[in-house]
Amino acid sequence: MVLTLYLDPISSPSRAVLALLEFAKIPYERKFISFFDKETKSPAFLQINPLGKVPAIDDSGLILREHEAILRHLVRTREGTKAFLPDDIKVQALVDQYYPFHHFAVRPHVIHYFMGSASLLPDMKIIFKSKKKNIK
Ligand SMILES: N[C@@H](CCC(=O)N[C@@H](CS)C(=O)NCC(=O)O)C(=O)O
Repeated sequence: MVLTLYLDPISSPSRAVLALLEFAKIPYERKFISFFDKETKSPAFLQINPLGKVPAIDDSGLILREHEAILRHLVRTREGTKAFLPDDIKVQALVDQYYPFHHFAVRPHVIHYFMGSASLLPDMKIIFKSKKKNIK
């Protein structure tokens, strides 16, 4: 049974799982669950993740949510993934250190950049405003 990834590409935790699956060439199928269309809260998807959030996976009946848990599960169970989380305890500590930093220091700002929100910290607003102009 091929692994199923429930994702919305707008979601950075979804993209983290997607990236590992793609880079490690792990066979999987995608099911798009639209965050904006509130499919994350549909009765069908709440059966998969009662918290109503993506990403989630179904790995032969093992339903897993929380992208860090999913990434670690994939590294433990799939060939060719060691490079993404080596056995070295020190490297693992650095990876563990990065996760909360990403969520609480990087992601809150990056997400507003992509969604065009004005609720950034003032210094970040200036940086992103100038970058946004360059993108066009
Ligand atoms: N702690 C979860 C966070 C998942 C999460 O917050 N997903 C958001 C998108 S980035 C979501 O699905 N939100 C849908 C909603 O709140 O309706 C993880 O790390 O996987």
